[in-house]
Amino acid sequence: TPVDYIIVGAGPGGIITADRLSQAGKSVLLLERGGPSTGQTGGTYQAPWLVGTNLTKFDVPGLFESMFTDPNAFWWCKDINVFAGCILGGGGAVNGALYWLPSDNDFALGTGWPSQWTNHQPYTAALKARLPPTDAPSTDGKRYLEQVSDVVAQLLTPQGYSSATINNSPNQKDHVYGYSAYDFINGKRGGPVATYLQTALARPNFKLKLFTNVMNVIRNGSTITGVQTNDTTVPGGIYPLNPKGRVILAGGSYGSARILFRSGIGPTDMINLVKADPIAGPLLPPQAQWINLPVGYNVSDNPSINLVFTHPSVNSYDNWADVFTPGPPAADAAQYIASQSGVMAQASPRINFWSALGGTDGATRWMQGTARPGAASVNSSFPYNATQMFTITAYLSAGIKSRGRLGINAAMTGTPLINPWLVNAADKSTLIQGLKNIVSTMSSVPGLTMITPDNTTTIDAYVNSYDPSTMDSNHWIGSNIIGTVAGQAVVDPNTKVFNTNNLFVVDASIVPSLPYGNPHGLIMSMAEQASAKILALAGGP
Ligand code: 6FA
Ligand code: ABL
Repeated sequence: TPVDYIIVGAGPGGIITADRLSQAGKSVLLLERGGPSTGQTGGTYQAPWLVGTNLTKFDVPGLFESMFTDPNAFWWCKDINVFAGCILGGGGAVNGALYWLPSDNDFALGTGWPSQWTNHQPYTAALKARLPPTDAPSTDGKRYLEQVSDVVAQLLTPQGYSSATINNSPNQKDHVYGYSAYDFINGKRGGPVATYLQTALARPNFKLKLFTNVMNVIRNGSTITGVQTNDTTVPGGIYPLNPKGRVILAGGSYGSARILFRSGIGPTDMINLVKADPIAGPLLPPQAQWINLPVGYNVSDNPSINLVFTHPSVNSYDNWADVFTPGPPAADAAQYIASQSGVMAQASPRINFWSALGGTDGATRWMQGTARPGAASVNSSFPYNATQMFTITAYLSAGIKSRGRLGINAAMTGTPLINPWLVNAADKSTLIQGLKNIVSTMSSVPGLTMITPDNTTTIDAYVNSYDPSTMDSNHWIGSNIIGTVAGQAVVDPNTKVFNTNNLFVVDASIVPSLPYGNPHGLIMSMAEQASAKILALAGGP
C-alpha cells in the first residue's frame, strides 16, 4: 500500500525523521538494507561471554574497539570503500558514540548553513530531552580506567586548558577538556535506536522493513512516485508513494549519493557509470530527464593523526584485543553482566579536548583531541611497554577548508574520488601546530614517553609521511550539501533536492561544514530541524 513518506536508511538521520513524521500522523515506511543490531531490535550477534543474556555486540559499549578487529564484520557496508554501518542504526549502531550537543557556531551562517537554519536551539533542546548525553555511562555512576584522562589533563593544564563538563557549555571549545560524553543509556548503546525508533514502532502508521536495499527512486521528470528495491515479495520490487507523498533519503554520505546517481541525479560522469552497468543502467530515467547537481563534491572529513604514548600509570587494557573473545578480565565481565557497570559500560575514549588555532591564512581552525587506552598501530624505533600504551587522536575540526569528492566506481561501489584531507596548506600547517602544542609540555608529566612518532622523528616529518588513507575519521559530510543556489548545492534550505518536487535528503551528506566535535550529535539535531521544515513545507501529504 502506498504511503505518505518513504525514508531510506535507518541511521541517526533516518530514524529521527521517521519518528517525527509519524508522530505528526503521516504514514511512514522506513527501509533499511541491514538487519537487527541491539538485543532490543532482535539482534543475536553475541560475544561468547554474553551468552545467556540478551546483550549483543552492538549493546555493549566496551566492545566498540572490537568492531575493527572482528573477522566476521558483517555490519560494514561491503560496497563502500570506507567504514560505513549497514545495519539497523547505521553508523550509530557501530560507532564510538561520542556525543556532543552542537554549538551555535556549528549552525552559523559562516559555516554554510542557510539563514533559516541558524536557530538550532529548540531542535537541539528537543534532541537533548529525548537523548541526554552522559559522561559517566557506567550504571553505578563511577568512572573506570581513567588513568589516561588524568595523564592527558596533566599534559594540557600547563598549556592553559581548564576542565569542563563539555555538554554543559557547547559553545566553549577553546583550551577546554572534559570526560568523554556518550549517548549510552543504562550502561548500553542507546542512541536513536533505543529512543526515537521505539516511539515510532509503537505507532500503527509507522512501519520498519529491514534487509531492504533501495537501488534508485522511480521518477517521472521531477516527480518521484516510489522507490526500487531488492524486495522480491512486492510487485517489481517497487514501494509506491501516495499522490502527494515524498521520499527522504537517509542512506549516509556515500549511500544517499549513490541512490541519487542511480536515479539520474548528479554529475554526468557518475550517471554514465550507472548507464554502463547491466543492472543499474536500464533503471535510469532517459537522459533528457537527468538532473545535473554537484552530488559528491564539497566533501569533508576530519584529518586525524594519532600520537602514541606510554605512561606507568596507564593500563592499555591489552589493547582491547580480548574483549570480544575470549572476553575481558573475568571480574569486568561479571560486573557488566550483573549490572551494566564497570569498564565494559564505556567505549574506549576517556578524555576529549579542544583548542582554537590561528592559521597562516589568518583564519581560525579548531583542533579536537580524543585519548584512549591502547593503540591501533605503533611505529617505534625503541623498546616500549605495551601494557602502558595510550593514544591521542588529534583531529582538525571546525574551520577546515579542504574539500574532496566522493562517488562510485564501475562496480557501483562507493569510494572517495579525491581525498579531502589536508589539501589546503593552512589546514596542514594548523594541524601540525596543534600537534606540536600537544607535546610541548611533555616534560611536565613525569614518566610520559611518546613512542609514535619516536624521538628520531619530528612532528613535521611524521605528518608529511602519514598515510592519507589512515587520516580518515569516518565523519564524511557534504556530498549532498545544503544551500540556496541550485548547482552550487544539492538540497535547498528545506532539504529538498533541487529540481525535484518531492525528493529530500536528511543525513550527514547535507551538512555543509564539520562541527567542533564528532558529528552525530549535530546530525541528530539537524534531523529534528529538517523534519519540522519538511512538515511545514506546503504541497506534501
Ligand atoms: N560520530 C560521532 O558523533 N561519534 C563517534 O564516536 C563516531 N564514531 C564513528 C565510528 O567509530 C565509526 C567506525 C564510524 C563509521 C562513524 C563514526 N561516527 C561517529 C560518525 C557517525 O556515526 C556518522 O556521522 C553518522 O552515523 C551518520 O548518520 P547518517 O544518518 O547520516 O548515516 P548512517 O551511515 O549512520 O546511516 C545510513 C543508514 O542507511 C544505514 O543504516 C545504512 O544501512 C542505510 N542505507 C544506506 N543505503 C541504503 C539503501 N540504498 N537502501 C536502504 N538502506 C540504506
Ligand atoms: C569517532 O568519531 C571516529 O569516527 C572513530 O574513528 C573513533 O574510533 C571513535 N569516534 C572513537 O573515538 C577509532 C578507534 O578508536 C580506533 O581503534 C580505530 O582504528 C579507528 O576508529 C578507525 O577509524
